[in-house]
Amino acid sequence: MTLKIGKIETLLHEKLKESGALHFTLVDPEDMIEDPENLKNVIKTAEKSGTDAFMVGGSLGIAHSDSFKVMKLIKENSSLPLIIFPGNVDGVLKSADAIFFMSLLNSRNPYWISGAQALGAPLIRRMGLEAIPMAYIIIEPGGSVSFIGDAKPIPRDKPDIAAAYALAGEFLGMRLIYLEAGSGARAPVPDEIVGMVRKAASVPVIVGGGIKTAEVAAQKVAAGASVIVTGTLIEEAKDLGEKLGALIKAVKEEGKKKVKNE
Ligand code: 1GP
Repeated sequence: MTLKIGKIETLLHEKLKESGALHFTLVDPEDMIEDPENLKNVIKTAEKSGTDAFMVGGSLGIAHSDSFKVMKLIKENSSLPLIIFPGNVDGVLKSADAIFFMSLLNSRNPYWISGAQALGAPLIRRMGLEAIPMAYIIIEPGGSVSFIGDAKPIPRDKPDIAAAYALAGEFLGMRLIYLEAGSGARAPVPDEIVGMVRKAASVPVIVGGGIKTAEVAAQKVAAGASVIVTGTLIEEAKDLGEKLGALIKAVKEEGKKKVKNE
């Protein structure tokens, strides 16, 4: 039996090889469903600005029907990959291209480590969704997802603990590591943590939470991030094209340096 890596994961690896770093736009249905016209513009602006994929999900106040509408709008207005970033089992929907099959490794509650996954797995199989195994690790402050996911957030000055969790994720067979500071976090994942995780693990490292500027995004890529995720930025829509454009450009420029040095 050979390991089957799906279309979207393969595409992301190819893009990563080519550009050194990627940017994903996270759409939280709770915050974006109220104004579909605005969401349409946001989707188009993000694609025009060079984002590489859309993620849909959130941890609180998400109705199944809202996620469905948001995904439909993304599919109608963009040709980029659409990946589910599930906050719970009800995040599993057929309309996406793939799902991050994530385990919150530093949760205290087995539900978020393997329980929700067992409930969701048969649905994913039945829907024919591509599952991309991912280690989800929450770093302080952690925000809502830390509280809801019953996490023991990793202290910001303990990169070695983050690296140990990341390595554990890789040894468990996960093909992505997501370092999460929490949506809207007052401070993003520290560079030292990104750097040490990068050194410990060989799979791509995704970094999200509290990243809003080109400088910070570039810094995270320089520290070792392969993918930068921004969500809150699109909700504060003023000058979005300019802000997102600059941030994605910075990610790509920093990524290019990596490609050159390899
Ligand atoms: C949240 O990491 C993502 O799960 C994105 O965070 O909303 O702060 O960009 P922001």
